[in-house]
Amino acid sequence: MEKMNTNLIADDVVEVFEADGVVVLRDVFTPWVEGVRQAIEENKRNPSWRERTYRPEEGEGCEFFQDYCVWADFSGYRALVVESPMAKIAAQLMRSDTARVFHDHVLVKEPGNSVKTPWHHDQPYYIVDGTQSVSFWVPVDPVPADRTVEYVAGSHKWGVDFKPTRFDGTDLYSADESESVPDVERDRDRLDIRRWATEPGDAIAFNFRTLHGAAANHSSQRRRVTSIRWVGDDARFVQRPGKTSPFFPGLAYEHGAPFSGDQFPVIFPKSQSPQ
Ligand SMILES: O=C(O)CCC(=O)C(=O)O
Repeated sequence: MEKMNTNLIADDVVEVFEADGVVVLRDVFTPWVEGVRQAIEENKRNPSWRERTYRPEEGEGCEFFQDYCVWADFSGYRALVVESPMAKIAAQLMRSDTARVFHDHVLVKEPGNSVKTPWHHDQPYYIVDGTQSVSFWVPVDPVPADRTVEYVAGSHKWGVDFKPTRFDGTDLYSADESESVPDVERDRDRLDIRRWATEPGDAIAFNFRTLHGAAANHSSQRRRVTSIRWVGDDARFVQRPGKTSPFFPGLAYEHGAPFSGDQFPVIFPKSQSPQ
């Protein structure tokens, strides 16, 4: 079995990730950027059945294209997941022996798109739960600070799973009594909000429980991103009171069972991977 290379990212980066639930990584995926750009164009022409695109009234070309679980279908995404050091970095950040890919979420805000990504955290949307989790938000365009994702540092430790809503504000689960996401905009001054301007090749790594939200794209530049989700050794299946996002129809599993399955392969260490 391949030994984990603990030098890929510095220990203090792991400590920041644990304390804040979010950390920026510079120039880690640069060789995979062009492949992801190509994959996004192919994906937009051939969306999956999970595609969810918001088309605001501004008209043609301003859409917020989203698709899910497509990393294995397009070679540029696949290379980022399987060939880049992402899995190894994920294991290191999660302090996990293994890194299993859960899914990818493609988020393309075209120029002039007016949709804000509302404040939310991802954990309650999912069929998997655990403490070891990380998403890599990987932009393939330069994203200045005024339209990047913002994160509430430390929110992954609040001990609350907030009610999941779709990005249009509707509830994901019909009978959900859980607490709503707090009004982060109102409380900005007392919260520790982090954001970074990013370049293609950079990534922002964040825990599934870290609250985050993003600005609209009122610029004339595209904002193309893929966000890749990973889980670690303690991942377990969880039943939810409705259709999760992403949704996995036909996937049978027991609540609390170890998370597994061919569509969620272990990528690190390599010897465990069916790839
Ligand atoms: O890119 C965005 O607008 C939001 C990203 C996000 O919510 C995520 O990666 O989980």
